[in-house]
This record gives sequence, C-alpha cells and structure tokens, in this order.
Amino acid sequence: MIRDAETLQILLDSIHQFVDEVLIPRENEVAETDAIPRDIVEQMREMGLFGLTIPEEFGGLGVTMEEEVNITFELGRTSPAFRSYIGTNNGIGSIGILIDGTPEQKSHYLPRLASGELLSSFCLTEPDAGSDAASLKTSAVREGDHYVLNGTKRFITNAPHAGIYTVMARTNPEIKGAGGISAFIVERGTPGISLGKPDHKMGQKGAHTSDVIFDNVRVPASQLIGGVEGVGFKTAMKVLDKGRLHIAALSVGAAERMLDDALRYALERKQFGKPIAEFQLIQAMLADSKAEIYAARCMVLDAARKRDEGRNVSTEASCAKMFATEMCGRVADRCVQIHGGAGYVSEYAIERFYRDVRLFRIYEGTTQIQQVVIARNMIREATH
Ligand code: COS
Repeated sequence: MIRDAETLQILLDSIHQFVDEVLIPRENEVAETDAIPRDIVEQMREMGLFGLTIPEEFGGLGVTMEEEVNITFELGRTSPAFRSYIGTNNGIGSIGILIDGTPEQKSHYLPRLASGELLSSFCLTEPDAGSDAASLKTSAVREGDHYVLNGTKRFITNAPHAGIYTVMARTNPEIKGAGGISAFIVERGTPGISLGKPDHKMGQKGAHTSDVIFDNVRVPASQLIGGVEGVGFKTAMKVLDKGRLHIAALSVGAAERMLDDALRYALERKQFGKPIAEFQLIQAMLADSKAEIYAARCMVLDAARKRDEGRNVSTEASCAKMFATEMCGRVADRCVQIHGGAGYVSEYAIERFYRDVRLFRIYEGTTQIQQVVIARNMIREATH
C-alpha cells in the first residue's frame, strides 16, 4: 500500500540521489577500510533511514511494506554494507519489539532506534542451531524478578555496534522445540555479555558480524518481549517473514545495479570491431537477467501489497526470497561473464558484488529452508 504517491516519490528520489552521489562513490573506501564512514552514518541518520519502518508515533517514518520494498530496491543499488548498517533497526532488530512488545518496551526503545541513536541486533542463530532454529540452547532461567541468560549466539549482524539485542532463549527446558523459547531485549552494557572476534567474511566488507556470548547475564523480567513466555520462536518467525521480503527486494536492487554496470561495459567494450553488446550471446545474458529481475520485482511487490492488506504472507515471502536471491546469484554470475577477465579483478564493482550477494541466498533462511517453508504451507493448506 502506498499512502501518498507524491511523498513517496520525493523520498525515493532523494534516496536515489544519495545512492548515486554519496554511497556509490564511497564503495571502494568501505571495502578497503571495512567500515562505514562516520559522515555517511550521520547523513543516514539525518535522512531518517534508521527509522523507516518504525511508526511515526515513535519518531520513525512508518513506511508500509510496499513503500519499504520500493526504498529497498533503491538502497540495493549500492554495497549491501550500507543497507546492513541501517537494516537491523528497520528489520530484524526492531520488528520483534514492534509487533509483540509491550507498550512500555515500544515507547522505551523504538524512538531511539528510529533516530539511529541506538542500534539493534537479532540473536537467533547459535553454533549448533542454524536452520533448525527451534533447537537453540541459550537458556533463560527465572530467578525472582530477573532471568539469567547463558549461551552463545553466532553470526550476529551489527553485534559490534548494537546497543540492544533481541535474544531468543529457552525459558522452558522441558519443551525441546519452539514452544520453550522466549524473546528478550538485552542491553549491551549488562554484565556478562561479551563479543567474539569480528567474522572474516567472503564479502560485505563494512558489515560486521560476530558471536555474542551470554555468561550469567541477569536481565530484568520486564525485558521479556510482550511479557509472555513461550512465544519467542513465533515472534522470530514473524520477524523473518518480513525480513525475507526485505532481502528479496534488496536482491532485486543489487541485480539491477549489476546489470546496469554490465550493460554499460558491454556498450563500451569492443571486440571483433564492435561493442560486445551487439553480439547475440551477450544479448542473451542481458535479456535473461532483465526478465528475471522483472519477475522478482513483480513477486516482491505483490507479496508486499498482500502483507499490507493484513494477509499471512509466509509462503509469498519465502517464494520471493528464494526466487529473488537465486536470481541475483545468476545475474551476478552472468555479469561477471559479460565483463570477461575484467570481471575477475577488483577494478570493477562486479567482482565485489559477486562476493557480496552470495550471502543473500543464505541469511534470513537459506534457499533450502524457504523450500521447506513453502512446501509445508502447501501441504498444510491442502490437508486442513
Ligand atoms: N509466523 C507465525 N508463527 C509461525 C511461523 C510464522 N511465519 N512459522 C512457524 N510458526 C509457528 C508454528 O505455527 C508453530 O506453532 P504451533 O506449535 O503453535 O503450531 C511454531 O511456530 C513452530 O513452527 P514449526 O513447527 O514449523 O517449527 P520447526 O522447528 O519445524 O521449523 C523452520 C521451522 C525450519 C521454518 C524454522 O526453524 C526456520 O525458519 N529456520 C530458519 C531460521 C533462519 O531463517 N535463520 C536465519 C538466521 S536469522 S538472520
């Protein structure tokens, strides 16, 4: 749902310009320094980018899902590290509080997340609990008016920058699966929290992940999201439904950027006396990429509109995430191919994008997990 087309267009234009004039020229700097420059963080704050999805009553822009995916198409056109820095506050780090938090939790945390004063992280994955998220072992034991948390969370995006962590932990050890899990908001400064070394990733330099270790961390009971035990896994799944749609939109934006770069290269690069864009085998790669991007864009918009209508889009979000991220991988591969040898050296952005986008098919649920979700939902609908 687009609330006001004109206002949205103004926002999209300003983000488009910001991406073209500020972010794209600094991509190499981010890759080389493995950091988002402070002045860019400041500009992102001023533009309200940390609070895009947080409702206006809490100081954000309160964009709808359809508006969000349109914005994400734009942000996807540059290094994913920029989007990652604001991504957790707009997505997996804040949505749990937004959808299931108590009024006090919302009013306490959301305004500071919206302004970018505070960063957040989503702590679900563990060393032994990745795709099988419901098997997580981090424990939260009630002691008076506190819970005591113990365990290790892995690959946590923005962990080194976050001021709060949304932590999924097992409050009921008797229930081995999803029903024993609760979600907590844990503040960074709480004694007993430490971080592992930053992960050395294949790509996405400038986006930081690490372990978050909880060693007898005492968390006030008031930090239990929604004040209800045993529903933390469902909170996490609802967060991921939305997150998956966001990653699908990001994949569309990144694929569009790679294809733009490849087309420009194919028009400039001459072989056999003419631009390689005139050769039909190059044209086939351009055309296949264009059509697949268009298909993914349509899927993302359709799923986003359905979510705005209040419909359950678990299936659509997984379809969009699976198709768009796999499409992005195919487009990355073809665009390296179009660049030829130049695609394998770091002078051209495609070499970096090829590594950066590989993660899209893995995080917020692998392609194989999306297949499981889609097929399970189909079977459930057919048999109930
Ligand atoms: N929205 C709301 N509730 C949901 C839900 C959703 N999208 N998906 C599942 N649930 C509920 C189920 O209805 C079930 O509740 P009941 O027991 O009351 O029926 C409960 O959550 C458990 O669901 P399920 O039985 O399907 O859980 P499984 O352990 O079988 O696993 C998968 C489900 C595999 C889909 C889940 O573990 C998953 O998504 N894994 C990938 C994790 C991931 O994406 N990690 C990325 C890292 S975070 S960046």
